[in-house]
Amino acid sequence: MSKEDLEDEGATSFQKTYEKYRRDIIPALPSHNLPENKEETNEEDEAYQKTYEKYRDILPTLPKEKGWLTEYLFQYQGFWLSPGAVKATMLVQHYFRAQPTDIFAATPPKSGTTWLRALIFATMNRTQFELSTHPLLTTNPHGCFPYLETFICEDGSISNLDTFPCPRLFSTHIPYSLLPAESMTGVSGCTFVYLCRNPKDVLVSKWIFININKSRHKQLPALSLEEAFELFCQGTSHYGSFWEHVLGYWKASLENPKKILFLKYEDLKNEPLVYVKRLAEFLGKPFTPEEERNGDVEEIVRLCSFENLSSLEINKHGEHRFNSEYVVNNRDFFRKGQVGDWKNYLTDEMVKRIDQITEEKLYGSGLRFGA
Ligand code: PAP
Repeated sequence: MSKEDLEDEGATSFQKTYEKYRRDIIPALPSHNLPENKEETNEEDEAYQKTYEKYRDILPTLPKEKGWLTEYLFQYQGFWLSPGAVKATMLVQHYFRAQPTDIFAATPPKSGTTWLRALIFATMNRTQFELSTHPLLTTNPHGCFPYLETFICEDGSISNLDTFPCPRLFSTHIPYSLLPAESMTGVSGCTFVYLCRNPKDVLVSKWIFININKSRHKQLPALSLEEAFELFCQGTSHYGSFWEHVLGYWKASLENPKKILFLKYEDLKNEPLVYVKRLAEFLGKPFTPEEERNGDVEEIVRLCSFENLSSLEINKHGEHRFNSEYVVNNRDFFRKGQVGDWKNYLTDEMVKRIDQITEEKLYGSGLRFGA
């Protein structure tokens, strides 16, 4: 059976998702070889097929719990993943060929992925693009570089990935401990910028995203805030538990600070200039004194701000296609973009419980979230 036959999510959606990336963005970047739709080798096809078969066999054996977007989440190697995320994670573990120069925007869902993507893209490519014609003015940040999980499932061609501009940029929600140790993590692994956020705001953002924006599968009944709260507290949320996700990257960042930059949404909101400069330095592209004098840091912060991005035509009316079934209106990536909106949704009792879990889970780690 060919890989195309094995795909369960539509063959053309990948092309649509990254059409702009291939057509407009890659050619403008240095050190690229334009990706062609290369013939894949039999070896690649076989490796993909083997992993896919393993996934198909393993899925029904995994513990499952009520899902948020999908009917169920499955527990795979200690984390709760949607079926698509189990498949993607297995493909990343057994099939993806990481390069040591790869840079990942890593996040728990609803922690500022859209923002971080924009900041990394704008910072890394600041000498390539004029502000007046910047790709972020006409492309949603999710289309500026690939989301590894979608990419590996939808396209499946690692030969295509090998031709992407170096350093390759990706985003991922995959927990650190689930990434392949020999090629992606550790001192000789890839570079990660991790962004996390207060769990109360994550929960509220996530619950509103799935319910109000109708992202939850249509045949499933609505998920109440109380149910979502219970699931989240038990750790049963996408790529969760949330706390284990955060702690995994946090501990790795302490062990390996040159490879993992650990950021918090609240800090980025408070002092965007400080953190964008730190981001640039970490990524090996520090702002020169002249760039600083010219106000280039401020320009990037402004370009990527919630106010600017959410007011653009593409983000008001466009859509992002994760796969043939899952399409998100770009406007749904931009809701309020504030710190502390949980105050408008959570009861005192909920706050007490989630704060207590956070305190217990993070105890002794040195990590804290603001209110
Ligand atoms: P994802 O997991 O679906 O990719 P993600 O981008 O991580 O979503 O999170 C969305 C949150 O980031 C939203 O938060 P809210 O629901 O509390 O409002 C969204 O508003 C916020 N967000 C998106 N872009 C920005 C930005 N440029 N600056 C600050 N916050 C942003």
